[in-house]
Amino acid sequence: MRTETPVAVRLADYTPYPFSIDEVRLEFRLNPAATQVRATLKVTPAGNGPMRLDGEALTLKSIRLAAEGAALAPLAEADYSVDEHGLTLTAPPSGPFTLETTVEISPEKNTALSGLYMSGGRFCTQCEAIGFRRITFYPDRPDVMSSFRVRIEAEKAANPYLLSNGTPGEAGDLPDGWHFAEWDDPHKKPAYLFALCAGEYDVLRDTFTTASGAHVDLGIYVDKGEAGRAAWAMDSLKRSMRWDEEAYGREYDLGVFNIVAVRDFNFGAMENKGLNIFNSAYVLADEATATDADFEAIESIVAHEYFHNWTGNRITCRDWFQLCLKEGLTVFRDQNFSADMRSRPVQRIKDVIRLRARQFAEDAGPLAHSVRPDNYAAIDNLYTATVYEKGSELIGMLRRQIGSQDFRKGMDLYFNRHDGQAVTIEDFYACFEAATGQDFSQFRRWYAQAGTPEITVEENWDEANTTLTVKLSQFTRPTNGQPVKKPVPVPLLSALLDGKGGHVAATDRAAEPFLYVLDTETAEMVFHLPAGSGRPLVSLNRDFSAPVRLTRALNRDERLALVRAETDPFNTWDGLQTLIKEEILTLADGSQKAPDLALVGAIGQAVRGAMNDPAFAALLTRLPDVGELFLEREPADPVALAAARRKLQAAIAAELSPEITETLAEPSPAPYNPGAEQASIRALRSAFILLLGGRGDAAETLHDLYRNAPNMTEQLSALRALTLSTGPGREEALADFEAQWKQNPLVMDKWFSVQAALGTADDVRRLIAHPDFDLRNPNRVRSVVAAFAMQNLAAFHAPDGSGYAAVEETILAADKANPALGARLITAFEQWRLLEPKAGAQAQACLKRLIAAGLSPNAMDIAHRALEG
Ligand code: 0A1
Ligand code: ZN
Repeated sequence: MRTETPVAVRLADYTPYPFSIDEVRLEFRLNPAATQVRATLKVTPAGNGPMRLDGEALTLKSIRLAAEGAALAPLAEADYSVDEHGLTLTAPPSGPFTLETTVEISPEKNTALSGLYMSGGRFCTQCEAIGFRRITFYPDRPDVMSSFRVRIEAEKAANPYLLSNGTPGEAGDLPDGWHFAEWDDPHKKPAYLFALCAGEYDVLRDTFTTASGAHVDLGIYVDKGEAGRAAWAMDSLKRSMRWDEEAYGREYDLGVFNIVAVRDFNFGAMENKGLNIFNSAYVLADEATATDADFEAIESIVAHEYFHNWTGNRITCRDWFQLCLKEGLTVFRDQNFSADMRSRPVQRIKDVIRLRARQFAEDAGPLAHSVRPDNYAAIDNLYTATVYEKGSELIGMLRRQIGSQDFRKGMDLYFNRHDGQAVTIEDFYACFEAATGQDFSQFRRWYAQAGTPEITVEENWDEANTTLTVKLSQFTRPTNGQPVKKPVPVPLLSALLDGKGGHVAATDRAAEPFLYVLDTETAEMVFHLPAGSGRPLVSLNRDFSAPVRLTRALNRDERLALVRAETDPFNTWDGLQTLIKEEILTLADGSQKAPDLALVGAIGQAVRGAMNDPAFAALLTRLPDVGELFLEREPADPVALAAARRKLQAAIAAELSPEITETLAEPSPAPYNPGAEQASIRALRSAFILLLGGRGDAAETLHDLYRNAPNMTEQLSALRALTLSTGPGREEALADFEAQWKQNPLVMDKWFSVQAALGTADDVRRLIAHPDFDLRNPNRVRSVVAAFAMQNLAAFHAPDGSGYAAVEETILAADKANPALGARLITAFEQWRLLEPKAGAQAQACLKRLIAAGLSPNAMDIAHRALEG
């Protein structure tokens, strides 16, 4: 194993590829141990000089070349060289030529799950970001776009289905029980969007007619016997296709759209042209085996991958520094799709919870990087919350500032101007400058600066002149490599509130909420109110209009008054979250022994007032995760924070006791429907079941709820609640769940992760030793190691180092087989500097041991940055 940190790639060094690849023909002879790949490239040089092709773990079998009009002939050894990272043609022809290479690869030895690999006995590929170079020699960069024709040959009995991008062409039988299929993708694409799948599947088929009347065949390919469980994914796909037509005027552009579900996959899913490949966790669902959260995730990921067809595939990235161009924009599109399918405010709250938990944490630690970084060491490590989630927030701010009409104008221009191209963030903003006449140069700082801006708010009420002055200032802390930050434009959706559920008009401003853009370091909003007016309350950053942290010196009663006066659902929720955060911090530092009953009562009142919007009520009962609290006070003591959090949870459970009893006495909605309306009711039921778990005296009720649960949403909530308790019922329920679901790997992932997220380091050791723990399956590894390290912070960061010790060996072993997975797991250490000194020292020592033991270049990049950044 090589243990050096890889050399950084720099945005400033970009140069276009000096050849165009006009056409690619790929011929596969599939065999798990030794697959042959013949690639024929039609090349036109743009100048003179050597031709470099990327290639990794390939055995070159033959190389032939033909100048225009000539026949292919073997290339002399002096005319090319092969090294660990590719192939160089030292003196290629100066005019157009054809290059043919034949290589051998071993899919069954490919444990990195990048390139062509085997999963569940079937062939599949993952080429983003740089997996195509593990299939054949090729300029593996997104700005090299070409049309692909593919021929697949394989043994027919084991591989009845042979799939690739585009539309199917010829197919037929071959001697010796083999067969072949051809696929043709007319749209030029970069190599990272190539895909191939072969094997035996069950297929769920459907059709879609586009707005202009074109017919599309849809197929979802899954494990034998699972086709029924793909129905929700299919439904989500059809709704996504319609939504993109309605919201953006974008139609699908091929006669076929296929999705293949695979068990072993490093991420959620992949948007390969016309052949999306999905982690099976985001395809398969039914009421017995999947929770509402699973259904919701499937809906949003199916949409995300489908939306990439226009934002990513038709228009792609010039280089990987522009990753947010396709990811931030596509997350923005899928979040809006989900908001349209469900409740917009509830969706916004969930998006912000995710942003704060993952992206704010990243921005506050040593792995902080800008949405468009200017250098990277390992591209796989750039698939981060910052690129995805903050990237989406930036598009949201853009739309808020220019309005939805101008936003659509800019998007239309972007699609028209750049269809078929590989472009940059600058190209994207140029479209909005052209559409609106505005200048976005200051706004683009958001793309270059890492760190979360902190906005401090001070209010001054001048009673005599009935004038309210709100002083705002912004500050972004230095991040690794960026000591000084410039002010960014911060669009704050604001309103003045009267405390009785209404808005207040200032003398020069209507009562409607308004957008104030803070674009300097400090500024003042001044509101003159009609003589005799009382002091209004100020609602700021409504709907979380900017991804910032607000600091307002308000006491508990002032905050409660603001929560009661709010007219913005996001701010109602967020006001309570802030109070809850402060309360947990106070309980954790020991200065107060018992939860503040006024706050607990206010939470109860808010929940009771929201019972007609159960999904929203459920969110009101939520307590911030321990990880979120790390950002609020240093040094962080996860053990004390987790204990304080539980105390408050028990008090809320007691306060809501009548509502909990009454709600859970009702039957769960039947017959089951995964749609928003029923899911909302189950969300509140689940939240109440979890609260019961926090009370510690409800084992009997929880057991009944567990035994009688009519769906996985409630069964899992009851299991979680029982797992929180330490009584004998816990073991019984866990054993029962295992016996019921041991044949279903996706449900067993839940069984593993519940215990890892709520148990002790010893539980985790036991789970790792379980016969069904499988180091080669990323879902299973994540369900134990990531659930423990990222959701169970009190146990993972135990001051004696026992949490780190429980997973250290597994992280090393996972990384050896699969560097993308290893690197991802090590990000769990990103917050170590915020910890109280004992745990911090243990974390630091663990990182040093991991580095000394030898890590993949990907994991080394994360470990070094986490340690030194
Ligand atoms: N583009 C995919 C995510 C993805 C990224 C990298 C992968 O392998 C290294 C796989 C998938 C998406 O945004 O859904
Ligand atoms: Zn994506």
